[in-house]
Amino acid sequence: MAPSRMKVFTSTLCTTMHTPAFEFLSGSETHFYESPDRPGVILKYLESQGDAFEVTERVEDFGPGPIERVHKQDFLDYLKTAYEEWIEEGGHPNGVLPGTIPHYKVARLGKLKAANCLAKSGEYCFDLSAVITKDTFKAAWNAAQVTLTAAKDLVRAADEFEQSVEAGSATRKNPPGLYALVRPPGHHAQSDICGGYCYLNNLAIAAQWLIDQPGLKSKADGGPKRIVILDIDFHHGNGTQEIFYTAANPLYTSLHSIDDYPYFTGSALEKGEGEGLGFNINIPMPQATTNDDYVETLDKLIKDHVIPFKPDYVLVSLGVDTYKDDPIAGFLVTSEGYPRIGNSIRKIGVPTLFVQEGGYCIEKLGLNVGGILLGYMGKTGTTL
Ligand code: SP5
Ligand code: ZN
Repeated sequence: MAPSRMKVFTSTLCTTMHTPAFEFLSGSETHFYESPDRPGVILKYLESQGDAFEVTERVEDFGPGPIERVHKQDFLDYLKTAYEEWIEEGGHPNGVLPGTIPHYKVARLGKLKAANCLAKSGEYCFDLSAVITKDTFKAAWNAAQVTLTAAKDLVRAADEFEQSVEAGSATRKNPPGLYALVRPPGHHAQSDICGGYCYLNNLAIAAQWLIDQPGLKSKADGGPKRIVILDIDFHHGNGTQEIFYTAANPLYTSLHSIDDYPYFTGSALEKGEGEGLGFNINIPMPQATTNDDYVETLDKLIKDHVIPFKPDYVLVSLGVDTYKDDPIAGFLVTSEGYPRIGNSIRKIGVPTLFVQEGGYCIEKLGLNVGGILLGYMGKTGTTL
């Protein structure tokens, strides 16, 4: 029996609170593409799909502990107070945006530490697309808490699934799936720097929390739960990569565009370090990648790396900026491609948590995200 409904975890405490007025793209000031309208259109589509999805706004408070396991305290202190200090120091009420970023060629000459908010704005942010507004910290914090709430429910769903398989009332072909519909997104946020619309790395926080639970044991080796991160956003998840670069669990895998943002990470030569060597798999793909090429590469990644890792859980960084009409990206995946991607992920046969990342073609955002989730459930969607 296929699991008939997928639980969707969301909250307006994150989705609508953070509303930067602008960003800079290729030298021009534009509207903020990571818009607060995005979750609304996704939700509207999911709610139009009969009873396929069950939306809950219940958010548990996990406190600062799981967030502090992934992000450095000085960075968290900065994010929390940045807006207030920025205003005190005469910054524009629109929000914090760096004017000077310590480029490595400059930083190697200097011995000064960031003394004020103008300096810190560059120290803790790597580009011009992560404005910190009055409510940004709260929104990012709540996005992490929603994702943790979903991760806790993944544990429950996975246990239930295991029992059903043993009892013969479910098969491994239809593992449970859950979806955290959050923003701001997370996969560009490193342990101590924000950028690319991302402040706190929601998925990394959830992954580390799952690994840290003392009562949860891996089926494969009796150690901590084994997790594969599958990052299918168009952009490389430099943040998730950095956070887990020296760890053998989770396994980070990413399919993304070569020669595009964030430009300086995402090479296949980045394989992890120390204990983490071999547990970071980057698969850069060319611009104009199509459905067939994408699905074929994903299937090969799953066969060669995901399944051999013997994961207990899969966490998907779900970006649909791979869509052919995405305004800031360059792949050619169509709305017919997304159910195929979801279906490939289902075939891993492992309980999966999808966490929302990018995707900026508002008109097709619901259809495309819904396509992946419905494809995972072995269903096909209907258009609005
Ligand atoms: C979460 C997420 O998707 N963040 C992406 C932030 C990207 N911001 C910079 C985009 C630069 C786009 N440059 C145009 C290249 C066209 N191929
Ligand atoms: Zn992206």
